[in-house]
Amino acid sequence: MTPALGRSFALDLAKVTERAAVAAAHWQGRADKEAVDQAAVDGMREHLNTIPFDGVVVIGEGEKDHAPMLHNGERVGNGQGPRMDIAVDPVDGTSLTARGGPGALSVIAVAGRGTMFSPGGLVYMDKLAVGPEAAGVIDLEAPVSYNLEQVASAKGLDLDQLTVIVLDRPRNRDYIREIRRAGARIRMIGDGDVSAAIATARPETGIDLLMGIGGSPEAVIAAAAMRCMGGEIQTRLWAGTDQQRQYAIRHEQDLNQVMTTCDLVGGGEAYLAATGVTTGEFLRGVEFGHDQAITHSVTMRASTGTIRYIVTYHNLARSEGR
Ligand code: VTB
Repeated sequence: MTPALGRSFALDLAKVTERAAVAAAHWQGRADKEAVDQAAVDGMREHLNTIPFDGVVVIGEGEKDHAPMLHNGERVGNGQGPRMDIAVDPVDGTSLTARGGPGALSVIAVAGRGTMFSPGGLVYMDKLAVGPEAAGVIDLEAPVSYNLEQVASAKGLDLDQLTVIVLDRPRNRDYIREIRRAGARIRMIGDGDVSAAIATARPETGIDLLMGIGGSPEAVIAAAAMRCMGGEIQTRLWAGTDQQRQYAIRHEQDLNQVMTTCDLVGGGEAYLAATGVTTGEFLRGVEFGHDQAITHSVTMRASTGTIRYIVTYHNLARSEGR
C-alpha cells in the first residue's frame, strides 16, 4: 500500500514556496528576469528534496520561457513516501517581478502519480475559470456573453458588477471586445494568471471570472487550486502558429477538445501552496525589515477543502541556510 502523505504536507509545501518567494523578492524591480527565476528555482529545489515524498515534475517552468527549470521528469522529494505528480512555478510572473509589477507568486501543486495533464510543447491554453458559486454553469464553447450572464445570475450580480480578469495580450483582443460589448468590467493584468485564476474563487478579491489565452502550465496549476476550492476551470489547447499546429498533429493533441478541471488534475488527493512575491489580487508580496522577511501564503488540500492563509515572520539572521 502507498503510504499516505502527512496532514502537514501542505505546510511543508508552503515552506518551499516561502523560500522561493523570499529569494526571488530580492530581485524585485531590478530588471533581471533570469536572476528572479534562478533565485526562486534554487530556493525551491533545495528545500523540496527534504520533504518525504517521491515526486516527479510533470509541470516544470521553462518550456516557454527557457527558464532554469525544475525540468519535466525530474525527481523531487526525498524519494521516500507516496508517488506523486508535481507542478511547480517557482515564480509565476518573473517578468512582473523583474519590472516591479503586481501579482507574482511562487506556487507548487501536488497530486497522485499519473493524474496531472502534461501539455508538452503546447504552451498555451484558452481558459475560463470561475469560483464555487458559478461552477457547473459555464461552457468554454459558448459565446462570451452567455458565460458572463450565467456567472452573473449564479452570483446574483448585474453584468456591470461582474469583473473579468484578462491577460493583456493581442491574442485576447476578441475576448476583450466581447466582454466590453456585454457590459461587464475588466481587470487587465500583464502576467500572472495563476493568481488570477485562484482569485476567481476567493470572495475577498471581487474577481468573478478569468477569460482568455494564457500558459498551459499555469492552467494545470490553477486546476489543482480549483479542485481544492471547489471552483471550475475549462481549457482548450491553443496553437497560435503553424509550428504549434504541426506539433499538435504529431503528438495527436486535439485542439478542439474542452478539458475540465479533473482532466487537468484528476480525482483523488491534491495539494497546493503559494506565496506572494509581489502584492497581487489575493496575496501580499514579500516585505523586508532588518534581518526579517514577512511572507503571505495560502495552502489548500482537495480532500478536506481546507484553505489556510499563513503569515510568516522569517528571522533572516537565524534561519539563513537552514
Ligand atoms: C501567462 C501568465 C504567466 O505566461 O500564462 C503567460 O500568467 C502566457 O504566455 O505569468 P505569454 O507571456 O507568452 O503571453 C506567463 O507570463 C509566464 O510565462
